Amino acid sequence: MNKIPSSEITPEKVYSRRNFLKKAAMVTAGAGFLAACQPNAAAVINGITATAPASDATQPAASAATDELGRNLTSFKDITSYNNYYEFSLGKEEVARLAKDFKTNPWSVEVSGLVNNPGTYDVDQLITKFDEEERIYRMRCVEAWSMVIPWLGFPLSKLLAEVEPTSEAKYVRFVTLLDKDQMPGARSDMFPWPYIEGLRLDEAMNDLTLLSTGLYGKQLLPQNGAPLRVVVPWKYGFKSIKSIVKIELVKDMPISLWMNVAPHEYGFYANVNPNVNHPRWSQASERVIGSNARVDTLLFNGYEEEVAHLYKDMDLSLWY
Ligand SMILES: Nc1nc2c(c(=O)[nH]1)N[C@H]1C(S)=C(S)[C@@H](COP(=O)(O)O)O[C@H]1N2
Ligand SMILES: [Mo]
Repeated sequence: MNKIPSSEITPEKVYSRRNFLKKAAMVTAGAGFLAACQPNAAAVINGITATAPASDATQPAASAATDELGRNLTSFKDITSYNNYYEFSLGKEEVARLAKDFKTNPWSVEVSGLVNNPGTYDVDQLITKFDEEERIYRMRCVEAWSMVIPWLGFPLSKLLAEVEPTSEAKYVRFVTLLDKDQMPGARSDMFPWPYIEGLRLDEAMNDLTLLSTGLYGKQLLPQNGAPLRVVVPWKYGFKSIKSIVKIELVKDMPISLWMNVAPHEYGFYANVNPNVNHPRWSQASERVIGSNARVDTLLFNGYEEEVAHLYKDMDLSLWY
């Protein structure tokens, strides 16, 4: 296994536009998280030989070379050039080019609905207000491929605490920007835009759930959902909605874009579960992007210890 030399593990701190004064806490916070999170390690990692990210000069460093299971981080190049972002294109390898000039500054997010303190926040304001941490998470796409990504961000729970959901609020509904001038894929009538996702309030409040503004110590690029996206690592990737403009606290379960398009294939919960196949393919294993390895898919994507309690009364044989 290739490791980034310890001399290189200081995350890049150069931000062109934002002032990440609070980032000193980042490495410490990231390490604390890793120590607290050691599920199912040995069984799954045998035989993984991901390519060495450190050999590429354009490859930034993260605070560790692997996740807590020993899986190598996916390279910056792969994370930023193999993307699902249907508002730009259905072609994963052309999203980056089509999104290159996407305007992400200024950008504000409306937080509204069943809350005591609704507000509209500028993204720069959020970054100054909440300490950013690095979180190394596995990302498992429902299409049965996966990456390991060193995100920068802060727990969504911090923003929710600020707006104070009322006792009526049971779910959180997220909405992506819809701008057909800038998003060529969104000009197609194939999907009922805008992209919408939702979480139960307790899922949204779980410490793993992030609002992310960066990865590998740099600001997010448009193809990864700049300037602000959700990351929910125990759920299939489509739940991690990009470029959000609205966060709404609601009483009823939101209908996501994917539930709307194909309710039998993509449900509300979408928790990673190797025992429940997609109607058209197996979910038992996954292709590791950047290597020739296939690894077993883990229940809740390996975050069982942190999230299984959220579903203790639910039938997990229902993948949705
Ligand atoms: N708005 C929006 N968010 C989205 C998508 C999308 O098409 N539009 N694709 C989802 C899917 S299917 C995946 S796997 C992840 C991919 O994130 P990444 O490109 O940053 O790896 O984004 C999710 N968020
Ligand atoms: Mo996905």
